[in-house]
Amino acid sequence: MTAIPRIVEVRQNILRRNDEAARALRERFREAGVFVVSLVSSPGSGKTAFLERALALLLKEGYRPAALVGDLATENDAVRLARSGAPAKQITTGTVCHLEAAMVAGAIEGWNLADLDFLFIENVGNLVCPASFDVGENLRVVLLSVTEGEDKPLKYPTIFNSADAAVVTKIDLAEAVEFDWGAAESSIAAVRPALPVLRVSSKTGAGMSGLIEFLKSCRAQSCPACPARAD
Ligand SMILES: Nc1nc2c(ncn2[C@@H]2O[C@H](COP(=O)(O)OP(=O)(O)O)[C@@H](O)[C@H]2O)c(=O)[nH]1
Ligand SMILES: [Mg+2]
Repeated sequence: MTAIPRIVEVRQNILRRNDEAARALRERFREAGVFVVSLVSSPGSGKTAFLERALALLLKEGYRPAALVGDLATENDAVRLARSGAPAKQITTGTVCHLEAAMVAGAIEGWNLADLDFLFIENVGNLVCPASFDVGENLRVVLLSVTEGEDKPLKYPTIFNSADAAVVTKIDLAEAVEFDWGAAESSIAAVRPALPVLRVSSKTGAGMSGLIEFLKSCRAQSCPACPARAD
C-alpha cells in the first residue's frame, strides 16, 4: 500500500528535475540562436534517414546544422549522420527508453552552440517514454511511417499530443501497403486537431524541400501553424 505513492513521488521528482534542466537548456539554446528540433517515433520509422537528407540539404543552403541521436546501444546512427559533414554525436542510453535533458546537456559539452543554426535531437525509438521528457527543444516532431498502421496516433495519443508537428514518412511505400491517408489524418486529428501534418520520403526525396521550408519558417517564427516552444 505504501510502495505505490513512493514510486509516484520518485517519478514526479525525476520529471520535475528534468523540466528544470530542459528549461535551462532552452535558455542556452535561445541565447546561442540555435533552433532545436527533436524527432520522436517508434524504432525504424525513418528518423535517421530523414536526418541524413535534412542535414545535407541544410548544409547545401549554407545553414549550420548538427545532430544528437539516442539509442540504447551502438554508434551506428551517429556514424550515418556524420557522413553529411555536420557535427553528429551519439547518446547511448543503456537501458533507458528515452533521452533526458541532462543527457543532451552532457552531449553538447565542448560544442560552441553559437556556431549552429539548427540542432536536431533524434530521441530513442519509442512511442511512450519520450512523451514525458522535455529535452529543451523548440519544436517536437513526431514521425509515423506508412508501414506502421494508420491508428498509431489513437493507440499512442500522448506522444502525438506532446508534438508540434507530425510527419508521415516512407510515402514511397504508401501504395504498396495500401496506406489509408484519410484514416491516418483522422487519427491524428482525433488526438490533436490542427496539428500540422507533412509527408516525406527519405528514399525518393519527395516532400523533403517542403519539410525543410517548414522547419526554416519555424526557426524564423514566421509559420502560423508552428507554435515554437518557449518558457
Ligand atoms: N522505402 C523507404 N524506406 C525508408 C525510408 N526512410 C527510412 N527507410 C528505411 O527504414 C529503415 C529504418 O530507417 P531509420 O532511418 O534507421 O529509422 P529510425 O530507427 O527511425 O532512425 C531503414 O532500412 C531505412 O532505409 C523511406 O522514406 N522509404
Ligand atoms: Mg535512428
